[in-house]
Amino acid sequence: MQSAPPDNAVTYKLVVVGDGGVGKSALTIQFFQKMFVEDYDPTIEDSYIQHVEVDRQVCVLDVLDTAGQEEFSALREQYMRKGDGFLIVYSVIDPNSCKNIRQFYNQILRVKDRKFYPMVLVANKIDLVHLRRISEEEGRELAAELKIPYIETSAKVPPKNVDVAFHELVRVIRQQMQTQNPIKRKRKKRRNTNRCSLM
Ligand SMILES: Nc1nc2c(ncn2[C@@H]2O[C@H](COP(=O)(O)OP(=O)(O)OP(=O)(O)O)[C@@H](O)[C@H]2O)c(=O)[nH]1
Ligand SMILES: [Mg+2]
Repeated sequence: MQSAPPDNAVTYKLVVVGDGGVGKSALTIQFFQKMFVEDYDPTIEDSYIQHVEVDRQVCVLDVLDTAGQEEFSALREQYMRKGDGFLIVYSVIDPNSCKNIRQFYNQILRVKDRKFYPMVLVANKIDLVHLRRISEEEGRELAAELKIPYIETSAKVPPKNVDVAFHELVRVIRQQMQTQNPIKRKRKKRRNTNRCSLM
């Protein structure tokens, strides 16, 4: 059992999105339970919560593992509204899942009404070397175009970069929070100045 997190630990709501069968549940379960789920059991919605240390700072990760199957796509906007950051996952053996990355990316920005939002592009199933259809170069190009980090993973034992992907998303969220706060403070100051000049 885990010990309780410190009172000041920040909670981050992470959402794992991507097409059906790309390995969202396998990655999430590998991250939380350190095991690989071999069977494919399509998800409707599952959530996991645990505290972790990222860059020597403890935080609570509240992770939502979503449904990739098209029949559940109506649920997407609702969970996108709740997320502080998103892992957008495709499978390197499934070109269609890669093509659909932009759809997830654009929908997140639309729902959040923002030009940027914390996201990490995850290329999963890299252990399946002989079945691979999307190269690392193609993945990196897509991530560069979307201006988000790119991470190659395998949820299968031995796992590759699974923790790295979740930790990187926490880093991106923290960076964004840091850059946002000074802007808010600056705005407040400016408003006060205006009020003074009106008096
Ligand atoms: N070889 C290999 N198989 C994987 C990997 N990740 C997932 N799988 C397998 O791919 C299948 C689908 O994985 P899931 O994690 O259930 O896929 P999902 O994205 O959660 O699918 P939905 O819940 O329908 O959206 C399962 O049989 C997994 O064992 C991986 O990194 N390598
Ligand atoms: Mg699943």
